[in-house]
Amino acid sequence: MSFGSKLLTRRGIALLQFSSVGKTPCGGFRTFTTSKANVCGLNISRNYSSTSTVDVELTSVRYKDHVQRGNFAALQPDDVSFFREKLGKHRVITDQSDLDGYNVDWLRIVRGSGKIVLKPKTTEEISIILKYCNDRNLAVCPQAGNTSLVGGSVPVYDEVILSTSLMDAVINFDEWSGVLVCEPGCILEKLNDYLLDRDFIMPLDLGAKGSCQIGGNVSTNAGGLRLLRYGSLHSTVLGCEVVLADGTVLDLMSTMKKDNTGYDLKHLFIGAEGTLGIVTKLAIQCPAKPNAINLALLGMDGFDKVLTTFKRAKRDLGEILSSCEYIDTASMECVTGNLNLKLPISQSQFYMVIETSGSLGEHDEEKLNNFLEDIMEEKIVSDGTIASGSTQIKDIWALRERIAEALLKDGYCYKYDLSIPLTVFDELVQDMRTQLGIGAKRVCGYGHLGDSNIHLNITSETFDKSVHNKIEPFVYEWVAKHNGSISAEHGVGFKKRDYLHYSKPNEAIGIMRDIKKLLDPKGILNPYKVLPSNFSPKI
Ligand code: FAD
Ligand code: 2HG
Ligand code: ZN
Repeated sequence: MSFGSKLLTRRGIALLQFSSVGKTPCGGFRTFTTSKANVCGLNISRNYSSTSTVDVELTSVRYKDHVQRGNFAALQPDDVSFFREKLGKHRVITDQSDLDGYNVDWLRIVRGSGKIVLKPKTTEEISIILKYCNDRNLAVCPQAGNTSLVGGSVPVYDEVILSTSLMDAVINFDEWSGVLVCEPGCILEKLNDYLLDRDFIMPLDLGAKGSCQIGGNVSTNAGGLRLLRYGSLHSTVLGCEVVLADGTVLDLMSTMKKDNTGYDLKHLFIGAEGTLGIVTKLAIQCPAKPNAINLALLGMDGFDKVLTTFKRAKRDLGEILSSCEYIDTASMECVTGNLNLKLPISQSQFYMVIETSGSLGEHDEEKLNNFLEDIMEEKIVSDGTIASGSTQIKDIWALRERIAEALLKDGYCYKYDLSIPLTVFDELVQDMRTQLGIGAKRVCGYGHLGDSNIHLNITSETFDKSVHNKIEPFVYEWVAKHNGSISAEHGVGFKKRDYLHYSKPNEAIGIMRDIKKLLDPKGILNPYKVLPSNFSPKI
C-alpha cells in the first residue's frame, strides 16, 4: 500500500500525498491546465511499403467462404481518363506501390485490391464521382484516416477508393455558440488544437486522434475517452452535408441545437460507415476548454473494488468526472512489456484511469481529494498516483491509449469491442480464457468502463483459424445472453456484419436494408460492409 500521508492546505483541504512503491513520491495533488490532447497526440499512421503489405492475406482469399464479389463493373482505362479529367492527374492514384497503404487496414487483417484512389477537394467533385460510379456500376469505398478496427475503410475487392484527406478545411467557428463547421478530412487532433487556441475542445478524443479524420469518426460514430462527459456524436453533431450514391447533394447542415421539423435524417449518416452516402461537411457542438484537469491512475485488487470506485467517482466527483477507463492486469502487462513503458504504481489486478475536468481548480481538487481519501481509507484502492505536469499526464494516458498498438506486437490480434453490463466485465475475460485454454497467447480486457464498453482482445503469434473458431460465435452468444452489443463503438464494417442479429432483431435489420435500398439502390457504396452478407440490393 503506497498511499501516504494527508496534508492540509491553507484552506483546510486535505491533500493526499500519493506515492508509488519504489519510486519517488509524486508530491501530492497537482492540477494542470493543459488539455490532455495537447500533450498526447499519438500519430498512429503506419509506414506501408509494398513488401510489408503482401504478407497480409487478401480478404477475398481469407474470407472466400463468407463473401463473393458483387456484380459490379471493373475499372477501365476510360474510367481512369474520366477521373483524371475531372480531378487532375495528381489526385488520381493508380501506381501499385502508392495503392498499397490504402488497401490494408491498420490491424493488417484485411486487404483489398483497389486499383484506384481518388482525392476530391470539393462536394461538387464528390457528386460528379458518385454520379459517374453509380451510372457505370463501379463500387466505391470511402476512406478517411484508415484507422477502422472492423475492416470498414479498405476495399474487399477492387472498389474505387475515395479518400477525403484533401478536404481538410475548417469552414467556420462560432465562438458564441461553440459550433464548428468543417470538412470531413480534418484530422481530429488538428481540430482539437485549432479549438484549444480559441479556448474550446473537440467533444471526442481517442488514441487514433493523430491520424483519424472527423468524417471517419462521424461515419463510425466513434466513442472514445470523453463520451462519458460529452456524450456521443449523435448528440454533438448538429448538421451534416452528404452526397448520396447517385450524386445528389443532401444539405442537412443545421448549426442549431434544436430542430424538430420531422425525421432527423442526419442521424442516419452518423455511424452508417459510408454505406448510405459520403459525408462532405459537418457542424459540431464543441465544449469550452476546461480550466483544470486532473488525472489519476489507481490500482485495485478485486473487481468489486473497480465497481465501487466507479460508483463512488460518479457520486463524489459528479459533474467534473470526464473519463473513467479500465485496464486489467493482462492489458497493463502488454502495454508496459511490449512498448517498454513504465508502470508508475505497484502491480495490481486491475487499474483505473480517472480524469476530472472543471472550471475551478480548487473546487475540483477538493472534490478529488475527498474522493481519493475515502477510497484509500476504506482500502478500496491499493495504490495510485496523480499526474502533475504534462510529462506525467502523457505517460499515464499512454498506458491506456497505447494498448491497441501494444497488442499488435504480439502477432495477430482478435479484437472485440463490446457493450456488456459492468458487473460482468471480468467474468467475460475469465470465461474466454477458459474457452481458449492454452490456445491463445494473451486474453485481456480494458476499455471505457464509464460507458459499459469493454475491449476484449486475444492474441496469437499468427492468424489461427482454430483459435478464431473457438472465439466466434462464442463471444457473440455470450454478449447476446447479457443483452449487450457486439459493437459498442467501432462499428460493424466487414468483420461483424454477419453477427448483427446478435444485437438487432430481424425487423430492425429489415428496415436497415430498406433504407439502404432507398438511398443506394445499386448498392455501390461500401458494399460487403455493415449489412449481412445475404443482402444483395440489386444486380
Ligand atoms: P476510416 O477508418 O478511414 O473510416 C471509417 C469508416 O467510415 C469506414 O467504413 C469508411 O468507409 C467510412 N468513412 C470514412 N469517411 C467517410 C465519409 N466522409 N463519409 C462516409 N463514410 C466515411 N474508435 C472508437 O470509437 N473509440 C476509440 O477509443 C478508438 N480508439 C482507437 C485507437 C486506435 C489506435 C485505432 C487504430 C483506432 C481506434 N478507434 C477507436 C477506431 C476508429 O473508429 C477510429 O479511429 C475512427 O473513428 C476512424 O476514423 P478514420 O478517419 O480513420 O476513418
Ligand atoms: C481504445 O479504446 C480503442 O483504445 C481500441 O477503442 C480498442 O484495441 C481495442 O480493442
Ligand atoms: Zn475504445
